Amino acid sequence: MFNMIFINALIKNIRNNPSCYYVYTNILLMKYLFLFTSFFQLINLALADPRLINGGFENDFNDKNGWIRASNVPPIRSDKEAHSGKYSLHSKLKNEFALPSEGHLIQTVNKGIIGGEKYDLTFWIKEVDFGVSYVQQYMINWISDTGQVGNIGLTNFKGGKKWTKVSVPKLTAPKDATGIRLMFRFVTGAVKGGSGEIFIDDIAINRSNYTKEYNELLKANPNIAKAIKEGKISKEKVLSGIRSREEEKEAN
Ligand SMILES: [Ca+2]
Repeated sequence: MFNMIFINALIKNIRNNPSCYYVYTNILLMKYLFLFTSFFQLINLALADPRLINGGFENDFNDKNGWIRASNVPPIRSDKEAHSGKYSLHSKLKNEFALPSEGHLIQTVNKGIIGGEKYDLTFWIKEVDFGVSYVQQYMINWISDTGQVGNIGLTNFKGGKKWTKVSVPKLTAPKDATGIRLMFRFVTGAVKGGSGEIFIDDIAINRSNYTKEYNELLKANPNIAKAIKEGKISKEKVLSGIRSREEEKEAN
């Protein structure tokens, strides 16, 4: 706040001095930048994107790092293949006799989802074996403090022999949602010789866009809105500023 008062006082002092015009415009720019910085400090505290823990599988599984593995053939962490770093998740199913094999990977993020906003689910896969009766799927449950508030049922996905990015864009969170439960399911049917093998890495859930923050920024800071209108700052620059700030938070 002190900085803002200081900048306003400076502007007042030099405004009427024609020889200071260059300094004046620069100070105005400083003012915009300062407003911008203040805004980011505010949203940094107010917003937290939903963050999957250990989405790149670089840390070993434990009670605190997010992933739960379940069913009769749960996937394992592996250093045989990796899209990023040294590790990925490996699911290898091979039926003995005519008995089905199944593995689950689950993570629940309790906070960070904003109801009504859109999210992209992305992950990388490398398929080794897409055999008889094999199915691989993801499922999303939107949750709140009181339980499930919506869901996207089991949905098949497909990649290739090389690392392939799977994108599920613009999933709209129900208005009551505050969190998300993500599940992957790898399964073979009850047939002899059923098999499937896959590596999966870099699973992420991110906001599809930051229109909400952009509109709030303009509403709270008429000076920035004015600067954009007058072409002093571009809308793209503001949006990319918001996005990089959010992504920086993701990386931390
Ligand atoms: Ca990795």
